Amino acid sequence: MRTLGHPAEKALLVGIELPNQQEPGVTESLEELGELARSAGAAVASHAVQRLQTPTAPFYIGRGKAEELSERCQEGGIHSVIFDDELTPAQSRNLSNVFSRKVLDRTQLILDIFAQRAKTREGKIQIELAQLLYLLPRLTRLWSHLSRQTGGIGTRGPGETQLEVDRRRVQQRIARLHRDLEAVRRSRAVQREGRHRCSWPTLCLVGYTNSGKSTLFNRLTQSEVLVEDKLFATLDPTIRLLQLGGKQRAFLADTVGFIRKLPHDLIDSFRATLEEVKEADLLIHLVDVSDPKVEERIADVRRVLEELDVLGKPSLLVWNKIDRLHGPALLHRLLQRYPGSIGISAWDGSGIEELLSRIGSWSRGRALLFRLRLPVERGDLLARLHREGEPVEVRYRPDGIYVHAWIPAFLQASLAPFILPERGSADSRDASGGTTAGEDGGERPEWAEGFGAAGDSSRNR
Ligand SMILES: Nc1nc2c(ncn2[C@@H]2O[C@H](COP(=O)(O)OP(=O)(O)OP(=O)(O)O)[C@@H](O)[C@H]2O)c(=O)[nH]1
Ligand SMILES: [Mg+2]
Repeated sequence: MRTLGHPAEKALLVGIELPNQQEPGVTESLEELGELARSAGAAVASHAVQRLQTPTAPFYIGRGKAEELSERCQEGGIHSVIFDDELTPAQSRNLSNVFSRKVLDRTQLILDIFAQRAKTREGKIQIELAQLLYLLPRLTRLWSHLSRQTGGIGTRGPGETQLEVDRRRVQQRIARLHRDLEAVRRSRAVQREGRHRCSWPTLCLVGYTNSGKSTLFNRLTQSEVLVEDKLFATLDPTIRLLQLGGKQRAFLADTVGFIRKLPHDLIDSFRATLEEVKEADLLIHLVDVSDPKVEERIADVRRVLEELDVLGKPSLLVWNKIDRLHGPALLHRLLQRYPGSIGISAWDGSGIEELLSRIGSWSRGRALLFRLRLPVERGDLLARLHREGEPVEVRYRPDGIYVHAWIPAFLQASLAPFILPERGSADSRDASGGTTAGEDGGERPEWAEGFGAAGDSSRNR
């Protein structure tokens, strides 16, 4: 289901300005709507702003204003009118009647972009579901073409109007898509399980759309996922193994970008995809530092993270596109304001080494130093320790292999039977029996300062 997309299609953008309106103002919001329209393939012909006390129930901008703008469309050869908010079903209907041309709202536009971008089966199911959830309350008799499209499959039951038939069909389709998505979720869970078994931590890139997540992903993993100067270039998550130096590795996930007013149905429908964010061990929050509203962007992303219930996860704030800055002042200010954050350019590579080393020390920080005695015949465990942990000392004795090693969190449970009680006082150990990184001669992990919870502003400010 596509609504826009012909390059020559000219659009008028319409927003309202209310008294005491909170940031962002209508101008900025319309600018972003313009970006969305361009990303959907339309050409923005002009903007209109209506100042109101409250949005009017039947026509959103008021009937008089709608009629005036309709004339403007006539004169300017404008094909579609895009409103900066989600319109109610009644408003859409009324405005379509006044304008006699395509009337869209912000939600539909975002859905439209997603529909254009969806390539995989999973992406297509999720977007169709979001579109149908949007459509369902808006079904009227005008939508009877739906039944023609689906061509007499479930014929009308006794006493059912066409509208009821349409609704029933849409509901059936929604139920079907929910079932399909359940299958997708299960298979993603199995893949995740596989990753957990090989046990490297998973890092997930999150951030506002267009902040450069895929560019960074490609640079770090030598991949070639699609990068575009368009909103929502990425829809489906991609996951690759990342080398962190030494023996450290991590899975890195690139995923869909966020945006202010991300439609609810979309978040709901994309839960399967967004589970990669939920299951991640560390969120790398990428911010486009050349965006004049960096701090609002951070807040917008945090709102979505909150909705996904992942604000408590460890996160690393990364300022991207520093190559675009004129002088060091802004970055300097941001680094002070958000301690532990770092500046990079995914495009020219500056700061990447430091980013990798920060991720590496976070990953080591999850490891604990243990003394173990492995049975002599368990060379496989020793091999695994060499592969996934960091042995400090290994001694072969008749009664076993004695190992002193950093053991990552994921390996601790399987090695638990072989862990020796720590010498010295109980104070040198944490609750799980290991010595925390930073003690016992190990370096103090930087993560102790550099990583806050995703929403922990007290830490980041
Ligand atoms: N100058 C500069 N441009 C960058 C940098 N990183 C990314 N870009 C550009 O920013 C645009 C968006 O990059 P993407 O990597 O597609 O951004 P994204 O966050 O994956 O975007 P979505 O998938 O749409 O959410 C592209 O035009 C990139 O070339 C950077 O460090 N410096
Ligand atoms: Mg992307």
